[in-house]
Amino acid sequence: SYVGKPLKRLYDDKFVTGRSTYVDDIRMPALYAGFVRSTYPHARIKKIDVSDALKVNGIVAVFTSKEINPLLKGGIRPWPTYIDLRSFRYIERKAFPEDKAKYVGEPLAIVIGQDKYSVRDAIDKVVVDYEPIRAVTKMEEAEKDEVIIHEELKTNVSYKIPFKAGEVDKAFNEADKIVKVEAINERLIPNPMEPRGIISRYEAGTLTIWYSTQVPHYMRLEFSRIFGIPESKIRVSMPDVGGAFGSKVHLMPEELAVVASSIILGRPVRWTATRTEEMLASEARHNVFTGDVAVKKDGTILGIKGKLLLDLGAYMTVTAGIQPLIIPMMIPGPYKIRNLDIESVAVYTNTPPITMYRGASRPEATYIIERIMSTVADELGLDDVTIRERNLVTELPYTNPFGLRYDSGDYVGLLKEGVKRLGYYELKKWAEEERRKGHRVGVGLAYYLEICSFGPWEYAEIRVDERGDILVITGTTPHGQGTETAIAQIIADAFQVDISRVRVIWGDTDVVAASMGTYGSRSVTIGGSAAIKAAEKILDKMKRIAASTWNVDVQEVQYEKGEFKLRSDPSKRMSWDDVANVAYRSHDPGLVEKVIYENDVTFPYGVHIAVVEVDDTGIAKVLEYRAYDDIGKVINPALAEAQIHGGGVQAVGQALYEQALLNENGQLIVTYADYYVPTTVEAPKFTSIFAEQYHPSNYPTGSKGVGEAALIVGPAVIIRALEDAVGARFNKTPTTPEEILK
Ligand code: MCN
Ligand code: MO
Repeated sequence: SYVGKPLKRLYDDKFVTGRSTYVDDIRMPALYAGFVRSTYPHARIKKIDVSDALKVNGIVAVFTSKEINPLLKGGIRPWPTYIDLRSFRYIERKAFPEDKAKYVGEPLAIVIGQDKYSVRDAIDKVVVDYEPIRAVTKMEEAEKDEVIIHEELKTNVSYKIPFKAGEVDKAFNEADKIVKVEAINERLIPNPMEPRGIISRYEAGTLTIWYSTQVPHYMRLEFSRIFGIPESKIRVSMPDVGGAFGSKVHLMPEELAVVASSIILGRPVRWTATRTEEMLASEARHNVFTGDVAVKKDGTILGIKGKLLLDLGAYMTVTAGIQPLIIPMMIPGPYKIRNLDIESVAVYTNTPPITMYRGASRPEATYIIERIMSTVADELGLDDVTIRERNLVTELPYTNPFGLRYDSGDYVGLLKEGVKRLGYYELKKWAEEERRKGHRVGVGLAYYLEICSFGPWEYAEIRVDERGDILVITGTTPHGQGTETAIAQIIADAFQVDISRVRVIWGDTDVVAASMGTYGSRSVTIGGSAAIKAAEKILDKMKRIAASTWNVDVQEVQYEKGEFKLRSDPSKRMSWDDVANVAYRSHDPGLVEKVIYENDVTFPYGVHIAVVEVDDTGIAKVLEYRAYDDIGKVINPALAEAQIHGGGVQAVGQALYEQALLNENGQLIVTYADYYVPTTVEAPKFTSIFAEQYHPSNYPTGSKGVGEAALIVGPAVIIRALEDAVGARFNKTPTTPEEILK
C-alpha cells in the first residue's frame, strides 16, 4: 500500500529540469499589457492624457475607466460562500476608479502594445492630472471617519460586529487578576515565486483565460457574472502555478482590465506582474488586537474582552471579508474559554487592499490566544505548559462558544506527549545555562487548533480506460503542495494497483466539471475523499461487470490485489485489466464516475517549539523549529513534513523579518533588499513529528489538513522564544532588531 509512505512527488521532473509551464511560458501571439498606477494615496483624477503614450512605437491602445468599466456588469465583491454580505459595507470594485485614486499603486489605465518594452515606455508617457486629497493610511485614523475613502459608503468602517458569548461581566467580577494583552500583526506580502499572471483570448463569443489562480471554477463564475458571458462559453485554465499561499484566490482589477481589453480588441492580451506589482497586489495580515483577560490565580482563564481592528486597505477583496469573522470565532482556540466579548472592526485605508496569506485568520486568532496564554503565564508566574494544560478543552467533540464544532482529538494528551517528544524542558534548561554564560538564546512554545477543509464540497472524477489505466480528475488545484501525488497514493490503494497506472489532473474548467479549489488546507482531505468515493463507484461497477460475465449475483464477486474472484469458485478470476476491457465492450460502456463529496470542517492541532538566538546587533535567528502535530491520518509524511518546513520558514519571516512598510503617504517603501524573505541561510533546523496515536477526521481519508499549520502557530512560537532569549515582552510581528535591543 502507498498511503502513509513518503513517496517522492510524481510530477517533479519538469520542475527540476526547467520545463514547467507557468502562464508567462505559454507562447501565443498575444499583446502585452501594463498599468499606469496612481502615485498618490488619495487624489481626484481630473484628466488622463494618453496621446503621447499612443505615439510610442508598438503601442496598440491605452484604455482608462471610460473604455473598460462600461464593459463590466459588476465588480469585484467578497466571496459569498462564507459571508452574509449584508453585514458588510463595500463597493463592487471595477477595473479602474472613475473619480479618484485610493492608494499608491492603484491601476488607473491599461497600456497595450506589441512588446513589454514599448508598454513600459508608454506607461511613463501617460499624464494623469491629479488633485491630491488628504489620505488616511492608518487604521486608527480611518476609524474616526474624518476623511472618507468611499464617499458612497459614508464611513470607512466596513464591518463592526460584536462577537459575544457567555457572561463576560460575571467572569471579570470573579477574576483574581485582569491581564492586558496586545497582539499586532504588521502588513505582509505572500511572495510566491511566480507572480500573478493572465492571458485572455476572446474569440467567437468564447473567452479562454490562462490564469495563475487557485480557484479556476470560482474565477469562471466571477468572469461570467462580471462580463455577462455564460459560463459555458468561458474556459479558465490553470497551468503550472508557482506557489500562491492564499494570494491567488482573489480577483484583481488588473485581471479584469486584461480580459476587457481582449474583448474590445478581439486579440489575445497577456500580463505578468513584475515583482513590484506583485508586492502591491497581494498584501496581507495587518491587524491589532487589544484586550483584557480575566484570570484566576491558578491560571484558569475566565473571560476575554477585546477589540480586533483589521485593515482592509482601500477595497474589500474577494477574500478579505472572511477574516473579520473567522478570527474572532477562532480566538478561543483549543481552550475552554466561554465568556468572550470581542468587537471585530474592519476599516478601509488608503493602502493596497489586503488579501489572504497562508492560514488567513487562523494565524491571527492563534497569535492572539497564544499571546494571551504566554502573557498570563508570566503575570501569574506559571510556565507555558501549565497555563495551557489548565485551559485546554478536555472533552471532544466540543462546540466552541461561537458554534464551531471541534471534531476529534486529545488536546492535553498531545501537549504532554509533544513536550516530551520535542525535548522542550531539556531545551529550556540548556537555554538557561547558555544565558548564564552570556548567550542570548531562548526557547518558546505555542499550541494551535486549526479549522480546515472549508468547502463545503469537492469534486472528483475517475476514468478507467479500456486497458485499465486510471485517470483521476480532481477539483483540487495543487500549486506546490504535491497533493496530486497523495491523491494518486490514495487511489492506487483504493484499487490495489501499481501507482504508475494512476495519473492525476486538475485545473482546467473544460476538463474538470466542477471544483472549489485549493485553500484552507482542505485538498487531500476533501479532494482525496471525493476521489475515494468515485473509486468506490468504479469498483462497484467493475464488480457488477464481473458478476454479469459469470452470471452471478454481484455479492458473489470479490476484489483483491488486481483480481476479481468468484467467492464460490476460486478458479473463476478476471484481472483488473480484463474487467476494464469488458466494460468498454458492454452495452453500458465505460468506467467513468463523478462525485461531489460534501463534509464538515475538521480541526487539526499541535504544539510547536523554537529556539532563537539574538546577536549583538539585535538580529535574531531561529536555530531550531520542532513540531508535534495531530493531523489525523498522514497520507504522505514527506509531503506533510515539507508543509511544516515551508510554513515554518514563512513563520520565521513573519516573526522576525518581513514587513510591508508603507510611509505616511501609503507608499510601499520596501523592495526585496529590505523586505527580508528568509532563505536557506535563515531557515532553522526542523524536526517534524506527526502523532502516531492520531485522531482521524470523519472523512474517508481520515486525514486533517497541514498546509498552513506552521505559519499558523509559528509566529507565536518564535516571539515566545525571543522573549525568553531577551527577557522582555514582545507583542508584534515582526519584532525587528531595533525593538529587540530596546
Ligand atoms: N498531507 C498529508 N497528510 C495529511 C495532510 C496533508 O500527506 N493528513 C499532505 C498533502 O498530501 C499535501 C500537503 O500535505 O501534499 C498539504 O495538504 P493539505 O493540508 O490538504 O493542504 P492543501 O493541499 O489544501 O494546500 C493548501 C495549503 C494552503 S491553504 C496554503 S496557503 C499553502 C500550503 O498549502 N500554499 C502553498 N502550502 C503550500 N505549499 C506550496 N509549495 N505552495 C503554496 O502556495
Ligand atoms: Mo491558504
